[in-house]
Amino acid sequence: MTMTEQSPSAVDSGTSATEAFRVARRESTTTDISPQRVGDVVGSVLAGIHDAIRSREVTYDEFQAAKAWLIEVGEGGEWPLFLDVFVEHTVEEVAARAQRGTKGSILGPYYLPGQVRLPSTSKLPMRPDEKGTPLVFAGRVRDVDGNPVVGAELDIWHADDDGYYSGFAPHLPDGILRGVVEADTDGRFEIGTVQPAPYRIPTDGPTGALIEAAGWHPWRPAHLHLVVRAPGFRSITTQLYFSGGDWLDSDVAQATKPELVLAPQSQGDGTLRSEYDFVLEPA
Ligand code: MBD
Ligand code: FE
Repeated sequence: MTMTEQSPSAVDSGTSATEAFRVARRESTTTDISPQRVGDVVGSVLAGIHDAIRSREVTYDEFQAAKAWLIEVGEGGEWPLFLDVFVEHTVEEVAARAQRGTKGSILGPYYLPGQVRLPSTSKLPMRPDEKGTPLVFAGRVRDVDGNPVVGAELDIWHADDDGYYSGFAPHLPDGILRGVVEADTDGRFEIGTVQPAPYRIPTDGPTGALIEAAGWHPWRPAHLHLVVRAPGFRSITTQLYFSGGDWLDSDVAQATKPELVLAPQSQGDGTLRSEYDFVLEPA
């Protein structure tokens, strides 16, 4: 791929994602992990690596290639990208064992807190000439008994019609296709945006190089990201996909679930509308 304004480099998005992660981590409350737990988990991870080396008869040349690649992942700021694409789905799967309500999915590397707050019926911030099929995403937030949740908000972000995220692609204005929508007192919301494109992992960085070297593909199906939260309820981090879309059955990040696929209806005027209800469980 040639470098143009429309194709931000891997190092731009990687550096921004690493910085966004550091800020979020600084502002989060974390608990100490005991030496016992660190030893158990890291011991298992290393044992898995040792097994792979033995069973695949990994050579010195391959070991040194891996070391060079790991160094590049750090230098390119791609640890958030690599870990969220190849590891987070299993962390989410384990977390989901203890969760009811709407299914979750991975957060990914491109969440940004503190976006513009919007009333229940709103358009997300976008460029005046924003490309892509207009999409209205509407629904309700309810509790596990079906009652409307009061004070719910939908923190939503997604890629544009070229598959790029604001805040991580220098050619995009900050804050577009992101917002925190406040549902009304019946838990209803109606969000105007554009249909996102599938996301392709940057091919010019180390994660893309690995995918290419392994003969895999670098695509995620088109998706909306959401964190749905309300006072007294457990927040849900999830993603919604689009039926019939490319890569739905082969997401490189393995983060799709059948319950999370929208079937938007054509409105006859070139726009799409999709409804989805969220179910929150008590905190
Ligand atoms: C994405 O847009 C994404 O959602 C994830 C999980 C990883 C990389 C890019
Ligand atoms: Fe994404």
